Amino acid sequence: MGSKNALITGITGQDGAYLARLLLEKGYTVYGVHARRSTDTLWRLRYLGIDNEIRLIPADITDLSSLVRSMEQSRAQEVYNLAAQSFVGSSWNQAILTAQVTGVGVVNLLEAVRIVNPTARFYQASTSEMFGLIQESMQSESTPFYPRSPYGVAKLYGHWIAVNYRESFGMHTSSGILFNHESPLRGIEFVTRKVTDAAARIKQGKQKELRLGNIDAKRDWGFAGDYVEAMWLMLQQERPDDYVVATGVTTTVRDMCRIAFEHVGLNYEEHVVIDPQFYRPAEVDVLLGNPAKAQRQLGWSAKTPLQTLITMMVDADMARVRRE
Ligand code: NAP
Ligand code: G4F
Repeated sequence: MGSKNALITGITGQDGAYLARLLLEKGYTVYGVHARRSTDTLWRLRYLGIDNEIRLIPADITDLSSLVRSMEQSRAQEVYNLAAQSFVGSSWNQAILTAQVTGVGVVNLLEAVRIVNPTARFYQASTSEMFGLIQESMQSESTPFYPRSPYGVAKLYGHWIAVNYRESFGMHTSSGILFNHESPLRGIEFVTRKVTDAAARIKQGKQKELRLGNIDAKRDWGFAGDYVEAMWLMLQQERPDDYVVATGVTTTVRDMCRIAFEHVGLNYEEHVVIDPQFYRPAEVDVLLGNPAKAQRQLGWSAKTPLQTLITMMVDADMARVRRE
């Protein structure tokens, strides 16, 4: 195990940071595709105390030649494609960018793998957003897709091109159809972190209200730290395949708010203001995943209940806000 090399795109994101830590713990040499930005993007790797252990390669998922060099330099046997414009809300304002990064980016990386080392195992970060307007009350690997956002449409391309390279070229490509997963490292634009950060700020007198959109939407939320284990397990299987990764429990945004605010002794109803600017042009009303296949074939199941997850996030935000 000790001699494996892994390449992670999206290493500066929530999942990239947790996956990098997991692979380091398993003895991998971890390389990360690092897209140039004018702001600091390494804060998550620092938060986990692993920033000095990662070998960063300057590259971009939209730039094939930089991905070829990343494959050559890393000599990776396992490639995890987590890079994306991942915020659904922004995808209507930046539909073409989302298509290029979240959709075409996948085939760029698959091509780089095919050119440099076609035997490398490949993980694609697929998403429950592909189910969108759900066609079955509980979504599994066989549920038909019906994406509802430019993000969901781009991810659907990424999903099918990964399947296609498996079937066309015999490549070891697996997709994890992951339902929402959160953590203290979640971006502030996503609803859980927006809520836990606001609960902390309101509690400490630094914010008065929290403006939200559709709080009747339901999501199947798990902990990112649990979900990266499923990614790794997929690439340890003899045969590549696709897996739903979820908790099997769905909860409204409203109830998630209640949990967060109650944890600091507040009533969310006194602070949440509904603001139509956060409504989406087309909403995914409810998601609920069936993780039976991942449980059966990977031996994976979600370990962290929503209450534990949200209180962990509120505690982290309370500490952050106190330090400010
Ligand atoms: P995230 O925190 O938004 O991270 C996205 C990563 O992609 C960041 O490292 C970002 O780099 C990188 N990236 C963006 N544009 C890039 C480009 N042009 N070239 C190279 N890298 C680029 O997302 P996450 O929550 O960790 O999710 C990881 C993956 O899983 C994503 O593909 C997401 O769509 C998918 N997914 C997430 C969930 C979830 O609930 N979290 C569920 C299903 C699927 P910068 O830091 O430099 O911007
Ligand atoms: O936290 P969200 O922005 O996550 P969303 O749209 O479900 O997408 C996340 O999960 C997907 C997996 O299903 C990933 F593929 C994707 O990359 C991302 O990680 O919104 C969750 C729900 C939505 O229904 C949204 O309309 O919360 C609702 N919501 C209500 N008020 C809000 C807000 N969402 C955000 N971000 N901000 C609000 O003020």
